[in-house]
Amino acid sequence: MSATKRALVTGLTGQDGAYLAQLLLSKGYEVHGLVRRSASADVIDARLRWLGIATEIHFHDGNLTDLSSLLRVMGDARPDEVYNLAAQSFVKSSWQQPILTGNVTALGAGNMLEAVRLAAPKARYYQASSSEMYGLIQEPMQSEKTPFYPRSPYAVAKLYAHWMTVNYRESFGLHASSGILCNHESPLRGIEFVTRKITDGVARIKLGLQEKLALGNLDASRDWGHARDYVRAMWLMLQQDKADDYVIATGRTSSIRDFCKLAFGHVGLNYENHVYVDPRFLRPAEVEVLLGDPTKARERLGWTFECSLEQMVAEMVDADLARLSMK
Ligand code: NDP
Ligand code: GDR
Repeated sequence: MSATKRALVTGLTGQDGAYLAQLLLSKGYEVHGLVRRSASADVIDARLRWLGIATEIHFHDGNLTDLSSLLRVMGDARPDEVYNLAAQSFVKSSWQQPILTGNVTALGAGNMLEAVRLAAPKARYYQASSSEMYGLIQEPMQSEKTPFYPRSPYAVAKLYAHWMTVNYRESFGLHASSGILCNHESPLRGIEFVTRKITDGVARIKLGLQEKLALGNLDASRDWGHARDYVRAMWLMLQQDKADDYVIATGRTSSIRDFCKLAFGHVGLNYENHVYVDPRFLRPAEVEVLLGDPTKARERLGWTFECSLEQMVAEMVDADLARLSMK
């Protein structure tokens, strides 16, 4: 292993990829990122620029669906650690694009594992698994031992990727770990996800740019943490002698309604005067509640979250207010 550790991150242009790259750079890593070709190349690194790290990354052109590109990138980047964060990650879209979601989120992870096995077998591998795999929950609090029951094409695809990670660990001895992460948010969250949609809506309403905010199921509950805390857990998993699977969560669940109360309340507004339910945002099959049990991560990784839900909501609303005020 070279003196400077080299990490390859897929999904680098997404929320988690950006925070993970920032963390790895702060630890002295050489950070390589897989980036897919885009007609909007001038904005694709927006999150990395927001964090001020875009120029510090080594970019590699490739796509999770193209195994030959992954093999080439493994050879070029020669990573000590590989973080597979790339996915079609929006659950709602997975009903509209189920096959693409399977190709990218499921088979794409299979391609990554094959590329690691063939071209970088000594590298440690992280798979971005998801609490969505618990879906129709089989236990009130979900741990590594809770049975899965996926409720969307996205969750079904993630389940394939998860079990392939476990299987490659057991079959080929790869140092492959799977992080079963509950929802995590930040000012860099995509605007289509409910938390960012709410904080952006709150900022627009506060600034007089709009009056109402249309949402779907307000009674669904999620265990929400901050992405900055959660990427630290990913890194910790790859520092262990033995690869394993870990649930990363806060152990507290709150409804979309609760999130609205906090976000609107942060700027002195009452959500009931602005939020309405639009059936367009309901899902064919809903995950009603998720609540993760982070005991194993706390005991084995020494991981705990630092940012509370209240702090995170305030940070997100303030960031959206600042963003919109600059325009
Ligand atoms: P984002 O949607 O913000 O980012 C997804 C990333 O995947 C983007 O960089 C995107 O690139 C890239 N990508 C999509 N398709 C391809 C492809 N075919 N080839 C290469 N890259 C591709 O996701 P998050 O950062 O929120 O999540 C990171 C990972 O963690 C995802 O796998 C997600 O499913 C999983 N996860 C997320 C949780 C969360 O709460 N955020 C919780 C549990 C799991 P581009 O910029 O070009 O679109
Ligand atoms: P999720 O996140 O599906 O949990 O997946 P999302 O924020 O999209 O939905 C959370 C819950 O909010 C309800 N909801 C709405 N959702 C959206 N997007 N828009 C709305 O207007 C709205 N109104 C109510 C949803 O029905 C749902 O119950 C995220 C992604 O990051 C996945 O990639 C990741 O695996 C999981 O979190 C853990």
